[in-house]
Amino acid sequence: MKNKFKILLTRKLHDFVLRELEKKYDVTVHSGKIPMPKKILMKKIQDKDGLICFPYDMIDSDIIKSGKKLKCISTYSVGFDHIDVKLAKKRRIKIGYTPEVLTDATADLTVTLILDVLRRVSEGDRMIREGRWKEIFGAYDYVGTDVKGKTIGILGMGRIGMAVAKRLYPFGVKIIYHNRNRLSKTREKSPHAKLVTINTLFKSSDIISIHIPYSKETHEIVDEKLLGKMKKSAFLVNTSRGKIINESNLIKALKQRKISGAALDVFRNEPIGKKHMFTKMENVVLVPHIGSSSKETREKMAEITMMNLKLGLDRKKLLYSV
Ligand code: 8YV
Repeated sequence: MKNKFKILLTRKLHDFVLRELEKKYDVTVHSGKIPMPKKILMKKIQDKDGLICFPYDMIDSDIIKSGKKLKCISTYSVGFDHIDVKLAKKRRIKIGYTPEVLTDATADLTVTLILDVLRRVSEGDRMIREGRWKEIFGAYDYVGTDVKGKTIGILGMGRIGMAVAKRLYPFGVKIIYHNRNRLSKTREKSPHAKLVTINTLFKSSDIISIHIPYSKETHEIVDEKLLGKMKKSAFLVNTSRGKIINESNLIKALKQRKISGAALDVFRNEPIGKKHMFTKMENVVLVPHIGSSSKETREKMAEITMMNLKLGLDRKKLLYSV
């Protein structure tokens, strides 16, 4: 009988996926420290044909070179900035990822964060839980900001950026965007989006939402210079990748009240602890990288991750291939 392919999961995925994979493959699931320590990963990958990984697993050249038998890497994420794609491709290793299925969940969370930071929802929740709500607020106390009438700046008008724009347009906002390429007129039309330069985006927006992928080119692209162009009354929202923003520059801008607030799902180094500077700021909403984290979306992601791996090992076209 033909030997079974050996596969490695750097962390447990849904049971239905594991059961399915175990029918066909010799499956190893890492159960120790997360992320899987590099040395262990380098060792375990040596005899594996397939790998299922997560965005915090650095699948760099050392890992890929150690995986002498690797045929397919399937990541449980839309982002693939953690994989050395160039080297993997050179070695004819297929790479699968999970776009589309998480667009709505991530766009929903982005809108939630925008409304939260503008209307100070989390701040109010903290206030009540900590017993700091001492008297009924007057006309000028604890006021937030309306979404209606504001200019929304979308940095990166891909699937998620567009889904955010479409959700926000009915609030009565103006949408501007910056993207590598201009969208077709038909695509621009439905959220009435207008292409602008990145400088104009930062200068003119009341709310900036980041939806570009992370790469060498986008590393800390949102820096002191761009932050410095923002209105004092503006807010910054990020559900993409933490390293797109220069975090210390953002902390400085928030501290000095150069911008009004931020809502963040992603950070430079995750997870962040309670001592992080962001936790000291009332005008910052923080969530723990949960853009795609709804039951329905995560199950779909798991299914696609499994299908991509199976197809890759069968040398067939993946559902979603990098
Ligand atoms: C992760 C994400 O997939 O898809 C991405 O790129 O960042 C998230 O949706 C999620 O954190 C699971 O690891």
